[in-house]
Amino acid sequence: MNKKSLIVMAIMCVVVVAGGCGSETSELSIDGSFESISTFEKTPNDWYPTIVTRTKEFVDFEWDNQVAYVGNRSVSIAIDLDHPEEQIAYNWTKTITGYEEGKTYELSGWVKAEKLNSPAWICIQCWGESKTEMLGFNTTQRDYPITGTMDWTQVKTVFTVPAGTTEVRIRAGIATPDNRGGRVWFDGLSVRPLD
Ligand SMILES: [Ca+2]
Repeated sequence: MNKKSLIVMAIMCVVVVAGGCGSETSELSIDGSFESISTFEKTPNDWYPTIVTRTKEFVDFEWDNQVAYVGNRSVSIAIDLDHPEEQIAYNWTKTITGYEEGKTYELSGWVKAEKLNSPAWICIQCWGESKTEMLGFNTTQRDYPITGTMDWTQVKTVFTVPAGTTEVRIRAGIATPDNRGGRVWFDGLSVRPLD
């Protein structure tokens, strides 16, 4: 191998190594395919259902091993027909780590719907230190309104993490009372940087 070839190879190695260090361009780890079990509870890895004590008998949060878009499992929410006439946004939720302030990300996921009268959504919330002030918010439901009965459909939204954000939270859900008698499944959620 001549000297010129060695220099070219050296440059290529540097490029490969630089690419390999590119955690900035890789997806954030959110376990959005709901395949792995959490350590302490029988729920998908660090995803939790928002159960409201007074209405819990009217809602079923399920870690479903019969219906999936990716792998063998998804998460679902089913609301009983006789759920009280009350506005509640039921959702599966998780806080995400590894984000950077000022950076723009795309949140995407797959949704399957059965008898929904108002859209299912996947949203992102950026909270400040006090946890009472939401600094940033975006939802898939404006551009991708999933209603009625639909097979797996991809939804997306873009968000930038505002300065001062201390917690970024994903929520995937449906609301009452419109969706009484309806059910939704979520799978294949991911968050990837755009810049
Ligand atoms: Ca899955």
